[in-house]
Amino acid sequence: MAEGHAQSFWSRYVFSTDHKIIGLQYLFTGMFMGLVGAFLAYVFRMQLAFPGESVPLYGVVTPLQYNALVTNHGAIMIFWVAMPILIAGLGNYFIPLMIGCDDMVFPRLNRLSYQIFFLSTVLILASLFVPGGGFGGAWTAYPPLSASAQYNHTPWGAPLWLIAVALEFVAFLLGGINFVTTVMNARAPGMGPMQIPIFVWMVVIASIVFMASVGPLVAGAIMLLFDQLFGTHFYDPKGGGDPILWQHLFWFFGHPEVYVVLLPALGIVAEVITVFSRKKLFAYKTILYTAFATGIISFFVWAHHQFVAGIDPRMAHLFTITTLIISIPIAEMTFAFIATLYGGSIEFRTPMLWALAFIAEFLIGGVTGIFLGANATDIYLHDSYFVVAHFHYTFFPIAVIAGFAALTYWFPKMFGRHMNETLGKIHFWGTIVPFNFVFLPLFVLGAAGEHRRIYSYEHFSQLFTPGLQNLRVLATVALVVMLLFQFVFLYNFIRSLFAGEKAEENPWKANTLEWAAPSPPPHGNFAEMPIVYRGPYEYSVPGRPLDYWPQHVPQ
Ligand SMILES: [Cu+2]
Repeated sequence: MAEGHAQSFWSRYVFSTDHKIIGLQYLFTGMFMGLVGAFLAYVFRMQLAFPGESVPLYGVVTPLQYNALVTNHGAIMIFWVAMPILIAGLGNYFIPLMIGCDDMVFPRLNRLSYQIFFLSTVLILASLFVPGGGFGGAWTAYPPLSASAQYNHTPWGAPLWLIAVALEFVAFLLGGINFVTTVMNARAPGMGPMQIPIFVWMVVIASIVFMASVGPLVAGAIMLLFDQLFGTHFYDPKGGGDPILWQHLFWFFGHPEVYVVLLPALGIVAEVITVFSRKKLFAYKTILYTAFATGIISFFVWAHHQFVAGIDPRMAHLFTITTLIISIPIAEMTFAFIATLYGGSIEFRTPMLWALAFIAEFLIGGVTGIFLGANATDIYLHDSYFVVAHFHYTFFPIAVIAGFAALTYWFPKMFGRHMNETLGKIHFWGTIVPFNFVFLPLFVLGAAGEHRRIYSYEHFSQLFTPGLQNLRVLATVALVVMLLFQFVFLYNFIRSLFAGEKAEENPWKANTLEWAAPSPPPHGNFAEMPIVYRGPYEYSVPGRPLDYWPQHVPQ
């Protein structure tokens, strides 16, 4: 509960065990790393559009640097942006508030989790500047390329990168234990399993999937580190090892990882569209069960990444079928969101625009995934820019669109002030429109046969026709435009922190518990602990009427 004793800056903001401070630490680290990841993308997109020319703010890109740029862009965006923002940042900040308790059940474990994550962030950034340059073996780190400095040319970069990724996993493992235990044990009186807000459920399911999938990869990463540093041959065929073993270990984690970040993103979208359409979430229980189903099925699809790696064709058929099956629950959730919108009184505020854009853009990612999950078509499209376009249509909605939906939706709660709505909308359109111009051309380039991870197409006459090169330039120019619009967001964000219009407790008239706490919530969150009764989301804070449940909202 609220404490009044004086705290120094260090104990309050750096070594705090308050879930909100730790959440903000994750959030701001994730946003900073987002800028780093975006800068890397800018550099290699410039190289693809104008090969060999000096890139402003960077210089000439060498082939080895190109590999390092692409590798670290991927790793940073997934492990240091999507995960810390969607799960660790928002999860930490909002789980205790949304289930009506005063903190995580393991506050010091929580602090340790962020400290390990911070160390991993320092290491991955340092790995870019060591002699030999950053690791360039792709974010999937396939051996034998990744296993020996002889091939990957980065005697320091590769092991540092691997240690950073492994530490990052440890940090999220600790976070996951905390989230699941807190939600199991610390809910407000009356909040049964079916009264837990859907975002909280999604983070819990994602944490379980993460914890169950990451073990084999950490073990595999340690074996890879041994190959790199101590001359073992777990993955090196020359010494009797098997490079395919790494692919299995990697994707056994790597595919569930997609759902680890997708589920919280869907949770954010669900919270936002219910509030801004003034409707109850359609089919709450069905969404919950399908989210569990998704989590389970996600463990049986991994080999769809290995159709061209020489796996048994019967196994390829099996993994095609499971991959097609997993699209069913995701489609079902999308329909439930559309049904939630149906008949609602929809308000197009900035968070709602982001949530609706998520549904539209993610749909393109989902549908194009079918061609890659089916082994017959994947054999042609594998490792082409079609894949790059496809996963950016899934990951960009997850990490960026849902991220902005969450930041704009919860900003008044976190900081007690409103962001500027006009700037928010300018930023929205300035992001969504160029986004499609960055990635739609890549579907065409991929179908034309353009392979990924190639530093320049100048020497491939069929891939360097004016038509295809113009598409590369279009994608790059659109990316630069999109990145420039991010400064509108940064300006709006920072300005609103200090000068935004003051926000009351529940400015959106939402009906989840975090809106019953003051904005921003004090240490200890609630002056009087809330009680939940009847139906999902419905809550009561002693002495306060139930104003905000849809049937109570004046029409
Ligand atoms: Cu996959």
